[in-house]
Amino acid sequence: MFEGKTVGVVIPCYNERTQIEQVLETMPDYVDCSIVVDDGSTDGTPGVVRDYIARAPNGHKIVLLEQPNSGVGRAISNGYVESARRGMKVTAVMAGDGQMDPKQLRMVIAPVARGEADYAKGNRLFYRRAWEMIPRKRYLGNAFLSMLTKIASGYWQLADSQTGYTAITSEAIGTIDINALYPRYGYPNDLLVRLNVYNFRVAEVPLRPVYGVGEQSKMRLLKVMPRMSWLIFKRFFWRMWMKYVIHDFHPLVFFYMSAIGAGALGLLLFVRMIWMWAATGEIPPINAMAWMMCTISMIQFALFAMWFDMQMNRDLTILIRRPMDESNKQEAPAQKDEVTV
Ligand SMILES: Nc1nc2c(ncn2[C@@H]2O[C@H](COP(=O)(O)OP(=O)(O)O)[C@@H](O)[C@H]2O)c(=O)[nH]1
Ligand SMILES: [Mg+2]
Repeated sequence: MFEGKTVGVVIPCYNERTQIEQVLETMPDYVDCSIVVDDGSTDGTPGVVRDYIARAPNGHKIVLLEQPNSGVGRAISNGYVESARRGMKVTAVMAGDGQMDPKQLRMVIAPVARGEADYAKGNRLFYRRAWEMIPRKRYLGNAFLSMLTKIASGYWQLADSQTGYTAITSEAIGTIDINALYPRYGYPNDLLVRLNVYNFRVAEVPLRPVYGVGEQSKMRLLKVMPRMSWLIFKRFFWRMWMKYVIHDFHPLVFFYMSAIGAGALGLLLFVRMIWMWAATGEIPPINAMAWMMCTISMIQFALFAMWFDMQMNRDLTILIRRPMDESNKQEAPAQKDEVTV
C-alpha cells in the first residue's frame, strides 16, 4: 500500500536471467503485487522467477505470466489487465533488466496515488548529466521521438516519451482500449495518444537515468526508429479524428487539414517550377508566387492548429520539477554521479 492505494508493478522480461532476481529482491515493501510477464525467454528467465517465488518471503506477492513472444507492449498491456483484475489501484511498470531504480518508484507513483494525475512517467533527459550518462544514439533517437510524440499525443510539455518507468490508475486501464495497445517498443507513445483522447492527466517526474547495471538492450535502433515514427504519424491522425471529431469538436482539425492541402499543392507547384526552369531557363512568376503563397499558408495553418491543440491540452500536463521530498531523500542517498565537487 502506498498512501492508502494498492500498488502493482508490471515487469516485462525477455531474456533477463541475470537481472530479474535483483529487480524482485529490491522491490520496495509498499508494493503489493509484482507481475513478471515473460515473453518466451530462451535463457531460463521463468525458471529463475519460479525459484525466487518458491523461496521469497511472504508478504509481497509475485505472479509470473508467460506469453509467447509477442512484444514488450503486449506484455505490459497483459500485465496491466492482470494488475487491475487483482484490485491494484495503481500499477507501475519497471523493466526486468534493473534499469529502474526502485528508490525512485515512490516518486513515479506518488502523483497517481494522490489523485493528482491518471498516469505518471519519468523524464531522464533533464537530469543534469543526462547527456553523458545516456548513450549518444539513444539520447538523440529519444529526443527525436519525443518531439514527434508531443505533436501526436497533445501532451506538448512532456519530454522523454521513451521511458518505461511509469504508473497508471486502474480507471485509466479500464477506460482506454488497453488490448489494442501497440504490442512492441512504440507502446509508450501509443499509450500517451490514447490517454489524451480521454483527457487523462499526465504527470512527468524527473528521474536519474540508469545505465551500466548489467543490462543488455534488446532494441535495435535502426530497425525500430522508422517503425515507431510511422506509428506516431498514424496515431496523430487517429487522435485528431477521435478527440476533435468523434468525442468533441474543435475547428483545429480544419487548420491541420488546410495545412496538409496547402503543403501538397505547394509541393506540386515547386516541382512544376523547377521543371519549367530546367526546360525553359526561366521561372514563371505566377508559379513562383503561388508556391510562396502555399508555403506561407501551410506554415500559418500548421502553427495555428498546434497552438489551439496546446491550449486544449495545457491543463492535462502536470510537471513535477522538484520531486526530492524529505522521505525520498532518506530513501535515496546521493548517488555517486550526484556528488558535486
Ligand atoms: N515481455 C517482453 N519484454 C521485453 C521484450 N523486449 C524487451 N523486453 C523487456 O522490456 C524491458 C526494456 O527492454 P530493453 O530492451 O532493455 O529496452 P531499453 O532499456 O529501452 O533499451 C526489459 O526488461 C526487457 O527484458 C519483449 O519482446 N517481451
Ligand atoms: Mg533496458
